[in-house]
Amino acid sequence: MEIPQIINFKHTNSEKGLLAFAENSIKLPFELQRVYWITQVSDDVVRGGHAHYTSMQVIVCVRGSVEVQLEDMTGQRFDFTLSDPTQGLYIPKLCWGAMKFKNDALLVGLASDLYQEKDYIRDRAVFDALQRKYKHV
Ligand code: T46
Repeated sequence: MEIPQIINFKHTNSEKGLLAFAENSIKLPFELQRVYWITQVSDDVVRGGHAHYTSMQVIVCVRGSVEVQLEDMTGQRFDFTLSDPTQGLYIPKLCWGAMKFKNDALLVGLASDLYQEKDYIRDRAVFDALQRKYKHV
């Protein structure tokens, strides 16, 4: 089972500003199929609250900061604070995630799949049952 981890993107930084980039299959651990972005999230909102059956993501906080809590199939928990636009967080499939946006954060998500609602596990009881199954295999 893969674990969530930080990816460092190539970047240039000068008096003209910062430019960072990710190339398909080079820094990304999958072939990119979809890009989404999320902003205008109030500080008191928790996004996420789901896992994906097959979709893998790399999320990048390009402004502000995002606190991310993840839990994998083994029950292991991971905490990250993303605030560096040269870094992405790789989220493997079957990880339950919760995200809090701070300081007018802007998050860009890079995903391995096209959007499909049926790829979501939104019911925590379903995720718990999958964890139990995983732990007993
Ligand atoms: C993750 C965090 C950071 C679409 O129609 N297309 C899309 O590409 C996406 C991502 C979402 N949607 C629809 C589906 C829902 O009706 O937008 C609504 C909210 O989506 P979701 O529940 O996925 O939003 P978040 O912020 O809870 O989660 C997303 C990613 O799914 C998730 O993998 O890491 O952003």
